[in-house]
Amino acid sequence: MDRIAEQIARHKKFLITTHVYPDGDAVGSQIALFILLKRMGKEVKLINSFPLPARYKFLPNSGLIKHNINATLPNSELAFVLDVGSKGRLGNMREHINNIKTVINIDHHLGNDCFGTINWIDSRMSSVGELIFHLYKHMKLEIRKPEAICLYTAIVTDTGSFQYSNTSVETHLAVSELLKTGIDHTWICNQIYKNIPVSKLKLLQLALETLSFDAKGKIGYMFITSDMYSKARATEEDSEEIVEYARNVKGVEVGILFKQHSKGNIKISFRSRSKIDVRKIASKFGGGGHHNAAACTVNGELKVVLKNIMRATILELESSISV
Ligand SMILES: [Mn+2]
Repeated sequence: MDRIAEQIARHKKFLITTHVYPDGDAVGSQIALFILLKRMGKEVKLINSFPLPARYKFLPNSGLIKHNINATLPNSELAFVLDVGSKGRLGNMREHINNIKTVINIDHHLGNDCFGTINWIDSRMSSVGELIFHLYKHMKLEIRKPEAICLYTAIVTDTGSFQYSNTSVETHLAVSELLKTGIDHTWICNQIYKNIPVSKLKLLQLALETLSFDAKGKIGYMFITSDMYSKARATEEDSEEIVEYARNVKGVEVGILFKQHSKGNIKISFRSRSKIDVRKIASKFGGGGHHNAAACTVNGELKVVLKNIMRATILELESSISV
């Protein structure tokens, strides 16, 4: 944090970016860091490779986040890259980042590539939001409502509303400080979770029809085909959390969702209960993530991909449960 504070003091023009398919931690941390830098009198651009998901439009300053199709790429001296485990997750911002002299990589993914000039990686942290909270404290900056809303969003989404094992005593202590600013956490959660578009529910309905089980009910899996997206008038964003329905079934240890994209590649999301490390499975296919939540993207025919993923998952199940 000392090195990061020193870099902030030394530069004037900043860029903050995050991963493809940005989530609550990605955009919440991005805006909280934006507010921090603005308070230090800096010039800051927020550019991602993907558009801001609609459910996060309530975040203060969210309108300032551009996605680079429309944005003129700035001449930044320093780029902050948040919540990105490997450079591939930067999408079409990757090349732009390669041209920036100083890159500060702030993340909490185990197995981060450490692609930055400075890498602040702490996998004990629930979220990048929790890291940015500590940066505010370290720099002795008062936390006010707008950044508290963003940090709360980052933490609540990345901990599955404080249910995942990444939620620690420190997480709750940080959140208690955020609540002291007077933010309305019920309102925030209503914005994130109780604003479901019909398209999302229709997509869930179609996906649930495909729910199947393997390994004596220990694996639950579902499919979303490109046809289903059009039938439900849904987008990729609408498929978030659907995988959890498969994992939450009684007796299921690993939930898997296969999403077919129009370009022919298949995105596979994994969720597990505490015993199984799904990051290990995803990383065999070039993906990554966390112990209980991971993903990878594979090219190929759905049938073949399904067979390979199942084989790897059963292997992981056998080695984790029988021991
Ligand atoms: Mn995160």
